[in-house]
Amino acid sequence: MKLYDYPTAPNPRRVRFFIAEKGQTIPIVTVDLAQRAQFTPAFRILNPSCTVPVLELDDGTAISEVPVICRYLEDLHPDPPLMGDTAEQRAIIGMWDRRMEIDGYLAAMEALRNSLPGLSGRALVGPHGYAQIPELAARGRQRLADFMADLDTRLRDVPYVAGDAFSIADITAFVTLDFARGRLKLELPDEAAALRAWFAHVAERPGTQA
Ligand SMILES: N[C@@H](CCC(=O)N[C@@H](CS)C(=O)NCC(=O)O)C(=O)O
Repeated sequence: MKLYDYPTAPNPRRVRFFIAEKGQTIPIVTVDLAQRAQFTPAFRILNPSCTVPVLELDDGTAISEVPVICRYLEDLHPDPPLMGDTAEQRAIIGMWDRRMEIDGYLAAMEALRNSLPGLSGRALVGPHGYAQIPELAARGRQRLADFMADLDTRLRDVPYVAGDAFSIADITAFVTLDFARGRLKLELPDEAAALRAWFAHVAERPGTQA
């Protein structure tokens, strides 16, 4: 098995964090996004969406899309469970992870990809070029501010995003917020005490360094 990765890209980081939490090691192949290696014919065969991460199995089967890669790895290595170990827990964690991705991660991408000069003409990932829309960058920043406020409210009641246990939803939220701080200069608000405490707590996990 191999993981196609790019060190500074947030989606592969979600998978590396997940793998580390499982105590697993998977060999890495770097796809140099800065050199547009995701658009080469060889990589397009692996993933026609031209994105990383991709998990390639020993028989050549290629799996892309972060939640699906994680689902596969969870099935192979159920302990510790990061996606729930009962039907109800799987549903609850899946719901929260999807909220983190839609309301947080995709908002961050909307803000970044519609503003970064280096992504001009590439406002959405993939083989088709799309123009940037500056209004979407502003909207993405607003959505992220709302996301932080909503997540702070949630974390006043529970220690982790999906409830009592650390899960994939914490990974998605943490990587999103760390990316927002680093690349969009959007800090966690001072008044979001529960969110700040949760962030500091999750930051202590070794998986954040993977
Ligand atoms: N829906 C995909 C999104 C993957 C994605 O957007 N990956 C980014 C890196 S974070 C990428 O490959 N970007 C290539 C590009 O910008 O052309 C997933 O869940 O894996």
